[in-house]
Amino acid sequence: MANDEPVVRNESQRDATADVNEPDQASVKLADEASETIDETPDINRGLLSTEDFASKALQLFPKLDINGDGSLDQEELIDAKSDRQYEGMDRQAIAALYGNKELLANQSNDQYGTETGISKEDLNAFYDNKMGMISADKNLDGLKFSDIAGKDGYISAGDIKSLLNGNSLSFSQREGLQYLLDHINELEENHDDEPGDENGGITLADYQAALSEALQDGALVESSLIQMLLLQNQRKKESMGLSEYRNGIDDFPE
Ligand SMILES: [Ca+2]
Ligand SMILES: [Ca+2]
Ligand SMILES: [Ca+2]
Ligand SMILES: [Ca+2]
Repeated sequence: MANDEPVVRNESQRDATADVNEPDQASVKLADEASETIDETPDINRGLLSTEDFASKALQLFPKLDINGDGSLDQEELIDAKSDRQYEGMDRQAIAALYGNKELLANQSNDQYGTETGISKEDLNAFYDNKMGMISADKNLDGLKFSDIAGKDGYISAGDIKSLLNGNSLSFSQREGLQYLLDHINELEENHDDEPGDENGGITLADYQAALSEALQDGALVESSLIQMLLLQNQRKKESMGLSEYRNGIDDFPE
């Protein structure tokens, strides 16, 4: 299913929203090739807030959105922000994504007693670390091939990474990327079930690609929220106005 070309939809296709539920398929390759793929993700091409920028934008808006100052964005605060016309452009996109993914985001960090009812700054930071770590690690590893790291056995073990880190041939960012793999090796090797019994031999290429693919799909978080909200809004508009007015109003959102 990998597709080498970035998915580009024009505005009329967007209006049709026929493919709302179809996740963007980004090709998944390792290291140097993969970094090109990431730069071409449709989010960035279309001027939409990327998932990466979403976290920092949301953190920046946080104090304003947390109206009661309890350190958590609850449902009511997000509903208010969503309909508040002072928020435009990127701010509005970030709010749409917060609202559209509030349960997912609230559960990123287990920092509330009982049910996670609101989104905290810790949740946003954890979201960033969880979802973007692999993408930035992959960018950082640019110039290294999988086989350079794994060696002949095809498994990246902690030992493989440590011996590379002990050498002098790596750039600073390659070291950062390898450190990420080392810190997350136990989770990463679980990404693809390709070992008999426990996954404990190290990270295989399939593990790596599965982890990167998952991270890239989550990059659609902002866009999917916007589309969901557009549909919701248009549903309401449809109910309250004639069809031609409704068609004219479609371009109002997202800005
Ligand atoms: Ca609050
Ligand atoms: Ca939480
Ligand atoms: Ca190895
Ligand atoms: Ca595995």
